[in-house]
Amino acid sequence: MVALQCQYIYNTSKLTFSRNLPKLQYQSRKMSTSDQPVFTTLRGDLASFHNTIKTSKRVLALCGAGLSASSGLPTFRGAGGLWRTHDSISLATPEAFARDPGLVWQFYNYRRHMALQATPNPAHYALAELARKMPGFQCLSQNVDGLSQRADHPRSQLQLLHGTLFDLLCADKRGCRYGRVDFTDPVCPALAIPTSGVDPTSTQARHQATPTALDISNASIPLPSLKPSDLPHCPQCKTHLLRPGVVWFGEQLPFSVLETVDSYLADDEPVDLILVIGTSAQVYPAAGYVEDARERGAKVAVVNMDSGDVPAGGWREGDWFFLGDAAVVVPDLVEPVIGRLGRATAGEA
Ligand code: BV8
Repeated sequence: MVALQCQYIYNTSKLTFSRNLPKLQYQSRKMSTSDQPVFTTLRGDLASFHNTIKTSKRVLALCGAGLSASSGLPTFRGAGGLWRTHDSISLATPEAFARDPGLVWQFYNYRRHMALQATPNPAHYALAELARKMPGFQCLSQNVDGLSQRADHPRSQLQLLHGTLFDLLCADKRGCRYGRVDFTDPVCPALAIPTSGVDPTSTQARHQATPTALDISNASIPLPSLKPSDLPHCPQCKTHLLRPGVVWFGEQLPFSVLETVDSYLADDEPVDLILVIGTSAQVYPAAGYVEDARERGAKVAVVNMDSGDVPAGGWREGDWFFLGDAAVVVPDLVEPVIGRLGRATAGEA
């Protein structure tokens, strides 16, 4: 049985990120890390956390879909877990692409479209500012949505563990090795997302800037089945299809990223702190970095909307747990280092 002293949960839909909200109450709580009634006191008080981050030099952040949730992008756990009738994770595999590249491309073109419609939230900006203020900070992101990059997060301190939706690579990664950065939406005409089909001569159409794209994650919206000839091909080898520059399950993470993280962890200097932000920490090797950081002396602070999402390896005495929306909590957590976010990046009009 887990004794939880409930904290404020901010429901982003109501939240206007306006700063005149009462300061979030940060309290400690007792949590058990397993079904044994062993209580570990999890700190939730901002003061003790601020004391630590103020004196920290080497800090890691492991980020997941929850970081971008309040930018309107579905998480894998949440609505994003199922795309039409398909389990998203099953579509994120080389096997699925080999079996039905049209379907996989409709999935990724849709996620590119959604990500391009979204905007970074205060947590993305706060982490970018932390990188500028703390040379020893590295953000390890599992997100492929490009929002940290659009928040101008310094690239040398942003490790895209699972790639990005906005790189297009030749599917023959070892042979042809072609790749380009690409923000076109749709990626090719055949992948255009069907729109509301409002009669262009109607008054409604006259008031509608651009016809709204239909939510094709909903299986009731018919989608054409596409032939490989409809899909983007590699302009270099002119043989293979292009694929999104993301890491699929069963594929190795980008070598340069693994190298950077491993050498950061191998440094003689200890790691002072790891922030675990909006991730269910179920996917490896990303989830393993929490324990790796602990082994190098790091204190652990978790920001999550769900107190059930225990970091891999479980809780330890002295860990922090901040229950709330990353877009609200993260700027508060790093304030001693970055100050208050400017109005523009704090999501305030
Ligand atoms: C590999 C890109 C080997 C594509 C992704 C060890 C043990 C067990 C399994 C394995 C293991 N090692 C490897 C494996 C296999 C596999 C794996 O981990 N499987 C899992 C399912 C058990 N790993 C791999 O296949 C990796 N490759 O191991 O290669 C190899 C070695 C040599 C040579 C060849 C191969 C590759 C894994 C990468 C897969 N690609 N993404 C795409 O996006 O389409 S993973 C993808 O899913 C994401 O990137 C992310 O990593 C994961 C989703 O997790 P989260 O981001 O955490 O999202 P989730 O929805 O689950 O959770 C959201 C959280 O946010 C929740 O906690 C929620 O409460 C919270 N939240 C919600 N709203 C908010 C919030 N928090 C704060 N504020 C809010 N507003």
